[in-house]
Amino acid sequence: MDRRGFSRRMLLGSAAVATSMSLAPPIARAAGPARTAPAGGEVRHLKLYAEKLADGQLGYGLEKGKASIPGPLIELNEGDTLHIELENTLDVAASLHVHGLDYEISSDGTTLNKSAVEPGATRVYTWRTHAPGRRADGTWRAGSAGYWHYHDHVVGTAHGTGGIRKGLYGAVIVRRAGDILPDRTHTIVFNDMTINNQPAHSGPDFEATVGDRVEFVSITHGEYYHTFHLHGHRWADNRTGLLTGPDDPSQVVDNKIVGPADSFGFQIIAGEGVGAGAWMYHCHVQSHSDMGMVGLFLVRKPDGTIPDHERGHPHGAGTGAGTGTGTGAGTDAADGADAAHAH
Ligand SMILES: [Cu+2]
Repeated sequence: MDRRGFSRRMLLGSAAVATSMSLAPPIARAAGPARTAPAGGEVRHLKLYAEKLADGQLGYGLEKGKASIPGPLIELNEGDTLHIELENTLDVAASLHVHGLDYEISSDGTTLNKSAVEPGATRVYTWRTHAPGRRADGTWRAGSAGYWHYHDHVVGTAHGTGGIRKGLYGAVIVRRAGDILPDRTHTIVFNDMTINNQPAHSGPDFEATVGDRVEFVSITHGEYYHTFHLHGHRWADNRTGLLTGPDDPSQVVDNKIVGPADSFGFQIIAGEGVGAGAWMYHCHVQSHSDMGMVGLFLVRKPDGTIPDHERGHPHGAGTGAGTGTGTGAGTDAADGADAAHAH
């Protein structure tokens, strides 16, 4: 795609055309039409490992020794079935429990339903998805498409409280045929007072170049409510985060209240109408942002520079606030986990 041409046009446009730019639907990229999701219906296979990380936290990974927090992003299309095998390398039982998808009780991932994985053992969970359609009684059945998530439901308590707290969670995206595909996806998890279990005031930061179509998945876990806020960019408060046209009544927002186990997602064009910069994202509960629930969306110019940004910017630390419940050193999850390549 000719991303560079688009970026140049945006930068030259500056404030004078900002209004008309913002009226253009996201698909109006100079590079041509956006890529879209195909119809589903495939049977996919994936293996995950539950592991202890060097700092004592826990993570899911696609290979032994490669666990991350959050775990791998899992992407499916409506109609797909995923057989996902979990190998538990921990010294305690663990599991996979998914939100939003279809699964039989044997794939519940709970001790109640005897679907945990003992230490050293493996288990295959089956997640199914479906397209929307009409039931026999004439009522409408929603499809599976959405921004969902998976997590442990066994470690620590029968609700997985210890596993989630230590990092056993990840994002699941189910796309509908025709959904616009992003250039890349980042997962941001507000977990207690951390972001992706990283220490306070230390990100994670995400990078893009002006004009990139970037998708964010926001998930919340733990004990608190939060508000997710991104500077300089907005999204539609609906299934995809994108408006379907000029008459789409969805509210456009740049801030959203979230509570434990909530998830949503959206796509933005990096720097659209506003240009490059170190754009903050943070929890907007003031004491939470002061305690370090903040990271940076680093949007570069095509030449790779970021205006007015010094390397190692301290994310606004130094207000004298505490560090919350920040847990140990982070993993290299700053760029999100690798996407899962189911086959
Ligand atoms: Cu918060």
